[in-house]
Amino acid sequence: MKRLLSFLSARDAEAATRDASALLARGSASRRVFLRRSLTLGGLAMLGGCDITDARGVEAALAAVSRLNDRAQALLFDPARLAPTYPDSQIARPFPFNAFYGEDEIPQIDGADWRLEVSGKVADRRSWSLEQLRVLPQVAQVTRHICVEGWSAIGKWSGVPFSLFLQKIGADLTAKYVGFHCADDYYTSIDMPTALHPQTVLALDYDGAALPPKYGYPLKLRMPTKLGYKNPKHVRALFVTDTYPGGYWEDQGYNWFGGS
Ligand SMILES: Nc1nc2c(c(=O)[nH]1)N[C@H]1C(S)=C(S)[C@@H](COP(=O)(O)O)O[C@H]1N2
Ligand SMILES: [Mo]
Repeated sequence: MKRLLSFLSARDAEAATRDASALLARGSASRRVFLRRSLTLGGLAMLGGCDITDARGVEAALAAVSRLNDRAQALLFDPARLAPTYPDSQIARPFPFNAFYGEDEIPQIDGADWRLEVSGKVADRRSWSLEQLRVLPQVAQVTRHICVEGWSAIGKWSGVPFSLFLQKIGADLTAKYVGFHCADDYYTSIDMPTALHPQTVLALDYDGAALPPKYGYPLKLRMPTKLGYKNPKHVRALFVTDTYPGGYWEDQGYNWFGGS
């Protein structure tokens, strides 16, 4: 834990914990859960609450705790440890839909025109059609999707192991991040160890058929080691980079690592 705490100075840690504790006392339920996890992971738990005098100071302190949380999760992440898998009989039917908009605004994408664009630290920047992705080896998984909004559900996704795809495009596997842009203006990014995890899949199918629009047609990155918001649907472009790319929810305060 000493190693974790050394990322922040003692004064920063104390200030962050004080302000976060105050927020814990008055924040929303989901924020409290999120913060409690942050504090526990950061080893900063259990200091008394104080008055909030400076909202921006609190936000900065929370961001500092969240960055600490990222580093802690990266250190704790075991690239060989598999998320639980389940029998088909446990698949949730219907599987829930979620997005930053309602079901009436789900993007309708023409698979024939669609291409996956690839850029950044990769040797081969050619874009990929659906047919080209479909002839690559495919794997299936029945895993639990956990959304921070308070629900989880077991689903079945199949597609191309992402590590295989990254090797195919000659990605720099020592780079820090893989970022994603989606057809609905959503975006997110992940750490390279998670990108290379054996259960990280470029999913083309949901429950044995092409992903329906609501679950991210034509392509979704499925990671059972990460929370729902880290799993981009309707992916249209990806890039490999050492520059922190953030994400749609992450830039609004959700924890970036987002492990589950
Ligand atoms: N493109 C895109 N991907 C997204 C989102 C989104 O709004 N747009 N929402 C995320 C969130 S918060 C969740 S919980 C899951 C929901 O996936 P589902 O609709 O397949 O259940 O998608 C994630 N990926
Ligand atoms: Mo979510």
